[in-house]
Amino acid sequence: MCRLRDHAQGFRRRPFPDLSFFISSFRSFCQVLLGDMGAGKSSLALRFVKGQFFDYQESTIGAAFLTQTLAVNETTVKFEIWDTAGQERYHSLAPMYYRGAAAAIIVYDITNADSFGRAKKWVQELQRQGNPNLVMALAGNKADLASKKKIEAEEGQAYAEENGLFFMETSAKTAQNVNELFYEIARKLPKAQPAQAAGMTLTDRSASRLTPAKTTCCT
Ligand SMILES: Nc1nc2c(ncn2[C@@H]2O[C@H](COP(=O)(O)OP(=O)(O)OP(=O)(O)O)[C@@H](O)[C@H]2O)c(=O)[nH]1
Ligand SMILES: [Mg+2]
Repeated sequence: MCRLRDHAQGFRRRPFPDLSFFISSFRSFCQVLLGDMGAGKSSLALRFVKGQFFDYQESTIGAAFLTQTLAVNETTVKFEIWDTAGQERYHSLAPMYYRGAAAAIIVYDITNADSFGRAKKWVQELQRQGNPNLVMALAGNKADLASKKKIEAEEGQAYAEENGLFFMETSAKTAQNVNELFYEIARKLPKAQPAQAAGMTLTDRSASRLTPAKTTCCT
């Protein structure tokens, strides 16, 4: 599903007249969302890609695929996102999605201590079996439900620091920190996975930072 690769492509020589002002590199990365069922993986993906949120989001069957593009400094980063199913019966499918992924967001629900425990198990599994350059983020989701909070941000932060992840509390419902989470991954990705074959492509600088992209398969 995810293959390690770089999709830099296009104009390898600077065209004439000099359009370098409009030229930046283009990178495409496979990313996976993992976490307990109901933690809010699909809701985060949907918020990021389509700006939508549903109070009654259906539980994911197997996995869902979405794409989104971000402009980060001189680089256009296309995320190919695998939103996996948190139900235990789908656990054995997960390696198909995280193997070869460049980034992983491990999501837990701040109102559910079990989901935090489950997130830790995912981190351990990725440390053992994931891509060694994997950029990992820990998202404490449902931050809007502060009155029902079971896991304090300090606990999530401390665990993330101990394990080399970066941490954010998010809310797919209010959009708190959702774009920030993906943007931070995009910023870290080119450093963690330097381009093997640098290429160039034209991008539209007038486009907004979050450009809706069509859904395609990244296999
Ligand atoms: N209040 C609140 N509810 C949320 C938030 N994110 C998700 N939800 C709700 O939590 C429920 C589960 O969300 P999903 O996005 O389906 O969770 P999931 O992790 O994709 O679950 P699986 O697909 O079963 O693994 C849904 O009813 C969402 O509306 C959030 O940030 N705040
Ligand atoms: Mg889901």
